[in-house]
Amino acid sequence: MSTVSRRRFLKISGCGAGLAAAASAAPYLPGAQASAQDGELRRVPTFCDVCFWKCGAIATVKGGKLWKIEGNPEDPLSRGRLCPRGTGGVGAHLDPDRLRAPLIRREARGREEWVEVTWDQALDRIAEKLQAIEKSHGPEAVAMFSHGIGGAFLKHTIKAFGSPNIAAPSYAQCRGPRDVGFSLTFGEDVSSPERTDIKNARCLVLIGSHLGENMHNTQVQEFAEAIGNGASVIVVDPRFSVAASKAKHYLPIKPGTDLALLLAWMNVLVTEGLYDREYVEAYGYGFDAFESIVAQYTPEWAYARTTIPPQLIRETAREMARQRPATLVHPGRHVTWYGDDAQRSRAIALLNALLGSWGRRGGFYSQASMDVPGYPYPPYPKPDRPRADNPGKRYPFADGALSTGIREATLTGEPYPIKGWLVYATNLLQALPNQEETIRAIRQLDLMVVVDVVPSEIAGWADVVLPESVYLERHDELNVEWFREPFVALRQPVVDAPHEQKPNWWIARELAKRLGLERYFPWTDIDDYLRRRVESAGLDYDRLKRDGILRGARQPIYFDEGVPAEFPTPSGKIEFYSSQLAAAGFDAVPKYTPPDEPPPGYFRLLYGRSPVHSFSRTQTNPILAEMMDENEVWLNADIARRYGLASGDRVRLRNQDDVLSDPIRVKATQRIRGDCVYMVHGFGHTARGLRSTRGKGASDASLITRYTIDPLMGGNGMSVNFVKLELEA
Ligand SMILES: Nc1nc2c(c(=O)[nH]1)N[C@H]1C(S)=C(S)[C@@H](COP(=O)(O)OP(=O)(O)OC[C@H]3O[C@@H](n4cnc5c(=O)[nH]c(N)nc54)[C@H](O)[C@@H]3O)O[C@H]1N2
Ligand SMILES: Nc1nc2c(c(=O)[nH]1)N[C@H]1C(S)=C(S)[C@@H](COP(=O)(O)OP(=O)(O)OC[C@H]3O[C@@H](n4cnc5c(=O)[nH]c(N)nc54)[C@H](O)[C@@H]3O)O[C@H]1N2
Ligand code: SF4
Ligand SMILES: [Mo]
Repeated sequence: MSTVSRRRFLKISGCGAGLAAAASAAPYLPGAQASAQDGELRRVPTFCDVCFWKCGAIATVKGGKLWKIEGNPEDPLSRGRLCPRGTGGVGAHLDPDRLRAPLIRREARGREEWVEVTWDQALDRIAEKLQAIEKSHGPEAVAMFSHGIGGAFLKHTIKAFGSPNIAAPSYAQCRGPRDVGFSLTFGEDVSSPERTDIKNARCLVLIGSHLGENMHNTQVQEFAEAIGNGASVIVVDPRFSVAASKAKHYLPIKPGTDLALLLAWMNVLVTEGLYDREYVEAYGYGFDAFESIVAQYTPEWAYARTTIPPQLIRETAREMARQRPATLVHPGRHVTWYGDDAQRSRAIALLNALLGSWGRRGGFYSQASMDVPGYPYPPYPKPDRPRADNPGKRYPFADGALSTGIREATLTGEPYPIKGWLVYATNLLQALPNQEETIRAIRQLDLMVVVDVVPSEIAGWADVVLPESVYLERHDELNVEWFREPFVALRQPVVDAPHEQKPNWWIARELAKRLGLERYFPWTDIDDYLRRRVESAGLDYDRLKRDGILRGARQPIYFDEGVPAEFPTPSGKIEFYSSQLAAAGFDAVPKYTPPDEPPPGYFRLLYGRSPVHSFSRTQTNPILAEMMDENEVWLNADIARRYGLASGDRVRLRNQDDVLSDPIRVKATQRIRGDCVYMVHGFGHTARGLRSTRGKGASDASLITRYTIDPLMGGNGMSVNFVKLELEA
């Protein structure tokens, strides 16, 4: 859906002449291979994996020990600076709770009783079970869940095995609805890293997107730059976020009503004639139908739903219009909130279309990438059956695999049985809604393998647990990034793994060998693989190893620089009215449906990010844990007073389905509305082996028993749970 001719046109072939000279600082000694004498300093360029932004970094090893990690100045993502999590990435190597050797389950699933085994024993066991599943149910009965670039080689093994069932929590639990909403409108999505021209925005609108807590590095740096340049910032959030503290206008919206606000903003732009008429006439399709529909959504209408006063809605709409086309209404990233998320994202896309920001400076730019061919592998076998996650195209606009769809197929055996799960770097018990459904699905399996770095909750349910080396100890697939300018980045080992841990590429290849799939791994080692890929693009692999990054020349990125204004939608235009949606029985222009109200005495449960943690994957990192070792629940100060609660008091949260959380400290604050509470995601670990973090704080995931499914694309609305407070004695 997203790869279009324009991007191909923009791709540059990797000929040396086209490359911008990447000035390199002092020559780096190559990776962990170099022998370090006592006290000797080695600097090894690589890229970060504490989250999926993949910032270019340089690690320093002193006397053979990992000492520090900093941004690589040559890298356009980090621009020489890492976020606090990236800097604390050293702690991933030092983590006291790391898995050390492969484990095979001894007791019933979930009891976390293991025996340590050799890699041969573990891999033989897995191969034997996978072949048994293939024999009885076909290769499609093996599914893989994966998050991040580290999953690339294991996915290759699973595709070679013959299964199409590979899913990631970054789709139906994260940005899937956004990308569908934008694709339905512009014919292209906003991808990752997002094609948002934040630094050049004159007006930046953030809806939820809590930059400053959400630490995606480039965006935070560009946000600071935009503020420094005097951009006006409009923040819409039920909670006074870090971003809100930088805003000219803060709109403390009633949770779940953003679509009403978006419709009212569009109403103002249209009825007051403030939109970019020329742009809409040139590129828009179905504007008349759209105009007549948004006519009903006045700011007064929206006030009753959002609690945002009409004059503030008008004022902010006019501000957006004043700065257009350099007004960027940020598309957000974690958008799976209420189940109508693809339509809310479509409304955000439409608002941007009215402002003429797509393809324009300060709006959405067009990305470029280096043309690096894939490794010339033999073709994969064609699976006999299509993916199991979305039978009969129940969610017609799903363009990615639905993790919860695979879970459901596992539970029901429909459209066909799923009997094996290979889980790579995703803690499904913290990432998917309704833990109980995940556990029931796991109980249906003949085999669950988890590849992790610590004994996480999901590892606790596995039959076989494989310990991976952390990113600072391994190579990974190349990062051929789509960004403002094309570049290729290399991850390479900085230090050795401390115990028996192995890198994903090794695990994937050893497993493939045991499955009789060695022809899919014709390379001698990872260095050979990477060199072949890089050199087939006409690039210098030795230089990439030395510098960590190879940059291409900047390409045109805006319409007025020569990027053709193409919109690969059915009409070839920006679809103000979507015939595709109408044909499938959905609203062609988004319509507002009110969210369910919390029952009396309950608050809506909201959640988000801490600047010093990633999801549920960093709580055992000793450096990051020192900065924050438990989460708190934000509670409106007036309400707290009514309950006799003060900051620091402990409560438990009980949700609408009677699920009780672990104890969590209260943060009583005026910075949140009274109808919701908020907590940072990722804490409240329960796995026995996570000794350094277990029992600290509470898990939002444990309380997210209810979720609503986006009818367009199957995303999981997770902000639909309500909690009440129970005081701890
Ligand atoms: N430090 C750090 N940074 C990260 C990550 C991390 O783990 N740690 N994860 C990365 C990833 S993968 C993602 S997807 C992003 C997620 O980060 P974002 O895309 O910014 O996530 P959101 O869910 O939009 O942000 C949560 C914010 O939305 C507000 N909110 C909740 N409900 C509503 C509502 O109904 N309306 C409005 N307007 N606001 C609401 C909350 O109060 C909170 O401030 O962060 C990325 N950056
Ligand atoms: N309740 C709730 N659910 C959510 C979210 C939320 O905020 N709240 N956020 C949603 C979003 S936006 C996203 S993107 C997803 C994120 O979902 P996930 O990516 O699944 O996030 P984590 O829960 O951090 O799980 C990561 C797992 O990978 C392991 N790991 C870390 N490093 C490595 C490594 O190098 N190799 C291997 N093999 N394993 C490693 C960690 O120990 C952990 O078990 O979750 C989604 N689900
Ligand atoms: S944003 Fe931070 S954690 Fe994520 S890759 Fe960059 S430095 Fe690492
Ligand atoms: Mo995400």
